[in-house]
Amino acid sequence: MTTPDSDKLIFVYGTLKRGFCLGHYLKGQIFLSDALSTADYTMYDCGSYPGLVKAESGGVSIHGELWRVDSRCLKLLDEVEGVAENLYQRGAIQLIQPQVTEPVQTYFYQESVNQLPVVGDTWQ
Ligand code: PCA
Repeated sequence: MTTPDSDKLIFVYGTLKRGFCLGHYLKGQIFLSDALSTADYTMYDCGSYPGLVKAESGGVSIHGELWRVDSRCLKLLDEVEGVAENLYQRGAIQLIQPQVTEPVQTYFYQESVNQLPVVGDTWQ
């Protein structure tokens, strides 16, 4: 089966994961596998959700999930994640697992992380 060009691979690491409060927004999309980023990121605790940023130093590998989503879902996810309000921006992330040749995107946190606790490698 071929997939439309507009489909995208998305790495989710927080409330969009299966079983978490926004996980239902991925209903009907394709769960590919659990996934692990390269050790280049820091995840902060923003309260009831996490925020991922590219680390200046001391980055870790983040555990999340890899999904293939269609363009309609992606648009919805951008709304849910506050992209227009600049809470998150969608950008490329590097994975260790699984090894994929297509680009993978994730939601990077855009607000100040000063004072926010670091989560570690897994949001749970
Ligand atoms: N939702 C998105 C970004 C952070 C969050 O809580 C996710 O799960 O990847």
